[in-house]
Amino acid sequence: MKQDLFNQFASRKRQGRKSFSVLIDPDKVDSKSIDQIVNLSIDAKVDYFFVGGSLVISNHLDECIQMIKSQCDIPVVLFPGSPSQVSKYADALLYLSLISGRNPELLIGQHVISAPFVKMSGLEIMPTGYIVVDGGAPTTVSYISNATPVPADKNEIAMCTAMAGEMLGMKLIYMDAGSGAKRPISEAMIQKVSTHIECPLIIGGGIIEPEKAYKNCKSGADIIVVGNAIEKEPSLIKEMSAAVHSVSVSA
Ligand code: 1GP
Repeated sequence: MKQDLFNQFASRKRQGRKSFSVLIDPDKVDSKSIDQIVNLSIDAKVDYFFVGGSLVISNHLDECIQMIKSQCDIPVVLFPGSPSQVSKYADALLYLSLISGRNPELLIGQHVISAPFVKMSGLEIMPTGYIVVDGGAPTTVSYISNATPVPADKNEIAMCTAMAGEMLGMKLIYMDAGSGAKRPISEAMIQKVSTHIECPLIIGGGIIEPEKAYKNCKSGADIIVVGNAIEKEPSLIKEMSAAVHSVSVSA
């Protein structure tokens, strides 16, 4: 199995280098906005594009990724909200198991159904323990997953969930307050989780200020994902990326 991008994530973590990822929801972009986001991302030295959404209504996932790929070398990682969101044009796929929930379909059921198709895609598969944290209001992911998120102040639950995920073999942990969350994940929770796992920790959901991205990295996040805020204000890409990259282990 390919591990190029995972090796890159892991080596960046070892070096204390933080990464910034722009989330693109194919439903919310057109060719003009993709152009704009890609150009701003190249200038801002964005590390990755995550592409996907809890609900992808349109069917231009392939087209969207091809458009990104034709303009830059920034790796594209699929962040699928459903098994149908697989595109051979991406570089890798976050193979998400919703370990914070108790919905067997999202823990293993959909994976069983989509396994042959996912394997055939030839994509790098990144086994990811996905932990949804209460973001202060129901989000698409909390509704669609039909699973209770981790309460925002229960740091120990998040910590034990991440530890269990890692010991079960997950290569990445993604903690998400959900797209457009009112309240992003607290630094205390990020710190608690990051000090108890060794694998790269991805944090997203409701991050709208560069200062918050910076604090998350200082608390132990390795990759920061921002979607909504950038859709509203693409120029934020520059500040967000600079804030994330300004954090290093020795800082
Ligand atoms: C959502 O983590 C991502 O799954 C990003 O969230 O759109 O709120 O930035 P936002």
